[in-house]
Amino acid sequence: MKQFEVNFDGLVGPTHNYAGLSFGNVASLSNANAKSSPRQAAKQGLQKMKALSDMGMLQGVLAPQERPDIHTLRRLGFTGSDSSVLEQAAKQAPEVFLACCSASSMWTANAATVSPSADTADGKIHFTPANLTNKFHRSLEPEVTGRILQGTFSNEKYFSHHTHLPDNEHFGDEGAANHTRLCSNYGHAGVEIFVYGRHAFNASKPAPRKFPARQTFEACQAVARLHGLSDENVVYVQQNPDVIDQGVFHNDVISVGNQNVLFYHEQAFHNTEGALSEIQSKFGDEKVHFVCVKTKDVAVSEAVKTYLFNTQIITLPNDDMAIIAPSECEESESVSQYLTNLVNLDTPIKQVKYFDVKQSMRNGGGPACLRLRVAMTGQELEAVNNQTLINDLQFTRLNQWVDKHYRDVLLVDDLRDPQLLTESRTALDELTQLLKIGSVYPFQRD
Ligand code: SUG
Repeated sequence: MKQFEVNFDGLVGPTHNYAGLSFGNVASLSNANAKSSPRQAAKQGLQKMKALSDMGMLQGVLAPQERPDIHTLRRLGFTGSDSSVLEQAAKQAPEVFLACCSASSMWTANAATVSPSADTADGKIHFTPANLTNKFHRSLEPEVTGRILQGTFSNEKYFSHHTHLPDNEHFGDEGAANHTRLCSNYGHAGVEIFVYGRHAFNASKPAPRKFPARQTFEACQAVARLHGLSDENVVYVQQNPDVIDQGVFHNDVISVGNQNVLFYHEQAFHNTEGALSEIQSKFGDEKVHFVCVKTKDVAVSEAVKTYLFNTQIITLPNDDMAIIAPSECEESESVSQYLTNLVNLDTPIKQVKYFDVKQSMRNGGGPACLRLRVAMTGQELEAVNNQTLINDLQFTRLNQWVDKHYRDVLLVDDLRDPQLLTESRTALDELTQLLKIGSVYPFQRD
């Protein structure tokens, strides 16, 4: 039976902007109020999708969310017509208003945690949307994310969808950004590695002091339970609290895995030795390639700046692995040198490919943030809504759709423009037809 890993990238939404919303995320804060280009952002994302598809990879797309989020603004007491809700909110509660305008759902590594059927008790692929409780703007995503996932993976025979965890910081869950799966083959049972930043119910355990730990141990356990994972296939690893305090707000900013490779920074984890030995023993007889980057080669600050670990490691059709890196890695002397050496070492990683995703990077989102990985069998792939899979035709349609609806330049001040709301809704309504995902947005359901 054939098995695949499909990357589902988030399509950047029409309100993509820089509002400085993510305390603990260095890029988000330092680019606050900068001018954005939603059109360029969406096109950079689509180019990456197309390039991976051209490499022979299976590539999917997940729809963005409806923003500005009028539905939430109404819940928060703003009334009247949609324009008057926008106007009042922008004037009376500008921070709340900006949070309700973020296009942050583009980072689909935070959309959900996914466990492939080979790992789960009932043999289905399980999805739990991330509740993203730590940031208000992101906590608005899970409900619609759940609907988008159901519109993409709708066949109940193969796919099981859970409700996001309780909306409370005790169960703070950031989805696949804090979850990596190693396996000898995508269709075989693997080791699911859940990385957390703190224990929510035990204050005596180590935790960062400066920046928040978004993911809790208890959230990881809950997702593993929901997905019916066996203890034999799960490893819980604590992220090093010191690197969270240096701007590593998700584990995928400091480590990434694929099949039998774990690529990580020497400071990534709290108890590295214990974690690696548990991973190896649960992985079985085959040796895991633990590729460790030393601080002397790449400092944590350089990793955060360039997103060396927010790279995608993919297995090409010829079984070599390639690293999909942001162009910031190429621009850094130490990181590009590291990557040039890496492909000549004795690991399965044989190529590096650089991509310009600068519009996303300025908000702290690299290539790996932009995608949700779903490992599946041929039969499961057949059951996916095929309009959400990228081929030449769908790529062309989506590019044209972006050209038709997206603004080239957006300033934070433009977000209050009622015309932008109309443009976004018109675009999204058309998109739900292009992708055939049904009426997932509040404005389509009211
Ligand atoms: O949650 N940035 C996102 C970036 C998410 C990156 N995802 C992964 N590492 N998987 C975040 O901090 C910034 C929005 C703003 O400031 O306008 C933002 O939400």
